Amino acid sequence: MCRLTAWLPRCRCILQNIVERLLSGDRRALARMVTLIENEIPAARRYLAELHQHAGHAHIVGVTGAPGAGKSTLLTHLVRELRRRDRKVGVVAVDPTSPFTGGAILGDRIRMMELSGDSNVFIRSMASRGNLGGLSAATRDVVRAMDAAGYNPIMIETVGTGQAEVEVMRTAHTVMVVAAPGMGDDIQAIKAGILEIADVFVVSKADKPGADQTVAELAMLLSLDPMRRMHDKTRPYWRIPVLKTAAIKGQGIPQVVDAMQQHYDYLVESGMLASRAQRQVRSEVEALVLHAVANALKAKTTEDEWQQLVDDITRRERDPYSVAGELEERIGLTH
Ligand SMILES: Nc1nc2c(ncn2[C@@H]2O[C@H](COP(=O)(O)OP(=O)(O)OP(=O)(O)O)[C@@H](O)[C@H]2O)c(=O)[nH]1
Ligand SMILES: [Mg+2]
Repeated sequence: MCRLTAWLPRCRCILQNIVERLLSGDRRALARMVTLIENEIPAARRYLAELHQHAGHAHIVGVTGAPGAGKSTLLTHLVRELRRRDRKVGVVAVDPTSPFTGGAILGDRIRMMELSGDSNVFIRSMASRGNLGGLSAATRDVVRAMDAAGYNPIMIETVGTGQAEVEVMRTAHTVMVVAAPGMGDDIQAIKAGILEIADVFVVSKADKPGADQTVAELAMLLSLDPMRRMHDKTRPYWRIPVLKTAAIKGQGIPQVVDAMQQHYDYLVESGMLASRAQRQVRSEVEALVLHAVANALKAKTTEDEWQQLVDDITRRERDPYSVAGELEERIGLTH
């Protein structure tokens, strides 16, 4: 329990209220929690601390791919199939490129509206306000809140294959990369960075010409990847499936849900789920501390002062080391 809650009975009451309501399945409490996280309200951190012990049950699935690849359409169908299997599904749509809730996400919202009437589906769009690290931290926190509220699986959609997306995808246990037929750029993007993090490939829009060729190209890429060829044969091995879907015809969807589940089973059986969790916890705590240091530095300095310091250092009147030392002391870092 936080110090504040020990001192202030009222604060404690509010805290238990939102946390308890969220844990008991109150969707409004979950929605409120997500807003607190997005707006970086300090109280969110205390609530999340309370929620931590209740999370850790959800299978987190990232869905990524180039703009227009068919991610949202696929997701909508996957959610329907998961509901048929009686799962309670969370969806987070992340748009790192837009400071506002962009047009694409708005379109997705409308498309997903039919799902949001279902009390066992929780959908939330998120747009980036601050830096990259801020977005992936907020996504992780929203996922934690949904996880504690009993949603499983939780699907995260991100557009594109840049650094922000890769960062966000680190939250996921299973990363699904969606590529549409005839999009050579997709393959380039996949080559450029997403190959290492892909666990399942989906070639969407298989009702269009060229789908088989895209499947063949992806299979070829995978067979060339040296890391995968060098795998230790004594350990469980995940052969990355390349699946085809025609979401608008409802084709191939159950197979994608099966592949998701198989990948999760593989992570559990191989012990990778546990080792990943350990690595993630460490990097999360490190990121929280670094974030606090950055904030403290921001609070204790002004732009004018920075300008002065930069001028002094570039004129060689001062040096970066002693300036850093002074600032470290100012924010309470002792050597
Ligand atoms: N023919 C065909 N079109 C599809 C299929 N799936 C999606 N589309 C179309 O492709 C376009 C883009 O689909 P979205 O699902 O919005 O793609 P997205 O990857 O979520 O797009 P962004 O979020 O904007 O990056 C839409 O016009 C869809 O109707 C499919 O299976 N077949
Ligand atoms: Mg989309």
